[in-house]
Amino acid sequence: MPKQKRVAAKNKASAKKTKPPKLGGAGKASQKLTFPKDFKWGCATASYQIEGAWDLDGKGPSIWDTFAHTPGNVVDGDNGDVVCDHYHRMVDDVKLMADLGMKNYRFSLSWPRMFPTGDVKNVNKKGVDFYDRLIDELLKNGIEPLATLYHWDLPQALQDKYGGMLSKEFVKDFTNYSEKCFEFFGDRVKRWITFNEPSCICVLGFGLGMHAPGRANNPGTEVYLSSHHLLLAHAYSVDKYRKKFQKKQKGVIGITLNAEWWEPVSTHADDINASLRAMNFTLDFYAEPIWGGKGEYPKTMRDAAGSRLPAFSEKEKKLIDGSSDFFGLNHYSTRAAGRPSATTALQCLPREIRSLWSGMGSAGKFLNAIKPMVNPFAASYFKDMDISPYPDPAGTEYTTMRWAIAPRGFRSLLNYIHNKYHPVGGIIITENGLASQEDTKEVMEADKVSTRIPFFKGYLKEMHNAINVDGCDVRGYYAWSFMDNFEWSFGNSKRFGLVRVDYETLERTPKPVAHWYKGVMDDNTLVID
Ligand code: PNW
Repeated sequence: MPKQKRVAAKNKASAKKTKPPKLGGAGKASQKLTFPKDFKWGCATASYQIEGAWDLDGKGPSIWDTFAHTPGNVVDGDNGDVVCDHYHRMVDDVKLMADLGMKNYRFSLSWPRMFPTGDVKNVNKKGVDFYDRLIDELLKNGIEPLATLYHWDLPQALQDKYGGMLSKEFVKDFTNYSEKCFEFFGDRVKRWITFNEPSCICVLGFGLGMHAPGRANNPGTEVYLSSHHLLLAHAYSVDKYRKKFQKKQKGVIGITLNAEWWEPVSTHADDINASLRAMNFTLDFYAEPIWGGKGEYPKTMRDAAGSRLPAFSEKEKKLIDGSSDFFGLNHYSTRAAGRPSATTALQCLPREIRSLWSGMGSAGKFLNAIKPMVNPFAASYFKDMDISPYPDPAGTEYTTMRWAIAPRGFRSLLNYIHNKYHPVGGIIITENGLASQEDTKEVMEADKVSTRIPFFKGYLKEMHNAINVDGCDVRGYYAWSFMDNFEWSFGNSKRFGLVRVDYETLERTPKPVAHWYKGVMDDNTLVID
């Protein structure tokens, strides 16, 4: 018998013999951790990662179509042309979601599917129809939609026309686009997110060139310029919603930031300062203008980048200050920072990025993203941050993304945000999850190698501690992701789904974690044995 099956059979046999421990008896008692009333549970996806149908029914190309179609940008040459084919399987996918107990679903709208050239004067009715049907289907199944307006698939036409986010014209076009979305869907969508993860968009897209539009030409200016325009687009779009729609539609609108928790690598003051700088450059870069009370960037960033970091006008400061009805947070891992050392910029980068570059993750192929390191000494966002990154010092386990599994860091991060910003509307976890290795169905069913359930137990427990012990205001949690999907530069090689997708047959199979998660959501309670 193959080893996997032998182990599974042995487990089954011993499961019959051992009786479950009785609560309060000699066995270890299980702990029941109940979450606040009305806590929002659900899962998340994004358009380019699941839809496919990249050029069907009038959709225009996005910068991710272009980027993924360029050889050497994505591991194994994968792309989003078909991926999960959600565009054609939407009704069944929503049904599966409902069967798995989802009450909330976060998805993103594809701008070029509805407006192929990015211009709102040119609407593609079939694209709008798709989202109309999706939203109706969700509501019919008792699932509340949370729509992200921008999860990375900018119309290619706007990149070509004026360099996308590098131009201030982007602000107007995004605001017009979002206004149309509020008009089309705001009668049914009551929760909106403007942008998903500004840091990933701007740092990976304009600093490292490993995400679309693949630029690493001027990492000392373009990271800042694109971020600045993104924040303005967010602020104007929120202003539009609040002035024109909010009263009537009675919804909320916010932004989602991504953040790791950065710990100091030692107790030395220089290392502690480095970890604070890392928090400033990754999270506070976007959080301080919105929740810091002044509409300004962090001082450490201004000091380091000087005039390369644009400044907001007085009018813009007023617009951006307080421009979010809740704090959307995507969180995956914990890292450590230390004082800068005399290493090259390449060595200063997180190791999953280095592994991608050195081709380890791509079956020997050398990815284009090596470009920016040609001159590690030129001015760059990374040089401005001026730290040495390390993996989590306490970490012993890693996901297949090579991200440390460190639930305690989640609790620290929630405390950091709560104490520093006290966001009105609370914190909503809009993504958390892991890539594990259900590469074959057999591996998935044996569930031996999967760290998936322990991962979620650990992270949910620390979220519960943050809420119940520390008093953090956390109001919702969306697991990433509903199903396996296109993981950007890593292509289909990383599986984040609660549901497995067979990329040959497109068959969906819930992983053991999906059934376990249903129990948590149904009872609003996490059981730790
Ligand atoms: C997020 N990092 O991206 C995105 O919102 C999702 O679309 C994505 O699939 C998910 O997290 C998993 O990666 C990230 O380098 C991409 O630390 C990169 C990083 C973090 C988040």
